Amino acid sequence: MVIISDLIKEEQKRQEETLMLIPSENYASKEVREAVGSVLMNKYSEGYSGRRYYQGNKIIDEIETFAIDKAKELFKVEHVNVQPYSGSPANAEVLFALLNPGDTIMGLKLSSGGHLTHGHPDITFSGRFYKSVQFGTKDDGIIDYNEVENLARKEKPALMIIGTTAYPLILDWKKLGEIADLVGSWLVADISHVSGLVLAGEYPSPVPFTHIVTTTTHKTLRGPRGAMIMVTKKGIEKDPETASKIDKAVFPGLQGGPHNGTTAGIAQALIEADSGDFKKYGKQIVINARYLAEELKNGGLTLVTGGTECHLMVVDLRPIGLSGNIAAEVLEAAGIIVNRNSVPNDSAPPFYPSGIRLGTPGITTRGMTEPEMKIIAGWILKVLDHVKDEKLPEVKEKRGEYIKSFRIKVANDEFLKNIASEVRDLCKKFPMP
Ligand code: DSN
Repeated sequence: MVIISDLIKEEQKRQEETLMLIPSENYASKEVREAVGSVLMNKYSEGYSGRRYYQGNKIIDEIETFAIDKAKELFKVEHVNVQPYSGSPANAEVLFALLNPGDTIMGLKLSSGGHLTHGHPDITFSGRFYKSVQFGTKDDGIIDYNEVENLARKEKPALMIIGTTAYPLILDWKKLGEIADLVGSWLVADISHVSGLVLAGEYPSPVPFTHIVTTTTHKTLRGPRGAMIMVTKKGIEKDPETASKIDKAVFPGLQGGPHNGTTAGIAQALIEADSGDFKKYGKQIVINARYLAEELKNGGLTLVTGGTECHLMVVDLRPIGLSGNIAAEVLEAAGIIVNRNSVPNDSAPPFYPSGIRLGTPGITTRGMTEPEMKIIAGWILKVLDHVKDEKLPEVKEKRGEYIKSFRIKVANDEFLKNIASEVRDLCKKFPMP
């Protein structure tokens, strides 16, 4: 019989003993985790503070109001909804609030570092229920803002939803705001990846230039899995009904009862973010990312855009002839957890892309700094070199089987086991919260 508590312990051990280099992951504090798993989850609270459809919400009202006020104070926005279940629902709720089906939306392509909900064609709500026009990057992986402007002038989107999941440079929010204003479009900044950096002062805030800001709360912000939708002064000026449209789109538009434990976790994460320690953590994330990027480059790897200005980097593996799947699998065998990722103009399909994406939020939370980045870069380089001759089968249908047998092979590889053991030793010195 499966014992769930045993599986949770196993996952805890996995997290303790490996390096979390997936840039969208992090370690929430014990207090955040306790809030999420608390008795708050027993309560139904459909509606908003003071206007619930259920009795018994006095304390929930207090918690939700606190979370909202704290988010308003820290992000300097006019209105906040903390109920979205996560990032994709939050973005869906914004589109549902402000648009009609068939309206034109514009965003950065997923393959260029955007997100599925920013208008990815055919398979997402954002690409199916709206007319989606998307821009990419130049071959070097950098956004050409002239191209963005030209596309906006041509297509006249009703809404631009812009944010990044794998774009290593800082977005020019001012320019994007100007483009949106030029064509009369809503501008939604999805800062899910960088909201913690924004609060730490390490990434520019889009607030002065955008109408709406969405963010998940579990990435650099280091809270629970959840999301917020924020309305800026500019958003209220564009339409005084914006806040109420957003709230109605969240509930009853697309959601039911809020996840109250999550709301408390968000409140706790915002309290933690309002501190000198959080600012230091944000600063160190970027220092670590830049350092790791330089070390990888010095070791001969090619980085999309040539480096990083934030918490993440994307390694283009095409010059060394490796597939992203092979790299991610072999690194996992060595205790280094990354994820495979497309690179600009990748001819390989998204499931078998030509890059890997790495980020430093998790390892920074554990207290690692430049000396550890040097060690980690050294391991990554050695591990990738160890499998330099591995090739994915040309025949698509054979790839799944190949990866399965490759996984078994690397799990039994003594060289990789030795690195995994060194990784475990390093991790022991930097306990997770
Ligand atoms: N899935 C997230 C990421 O890994 O970047 C984006 O939502």
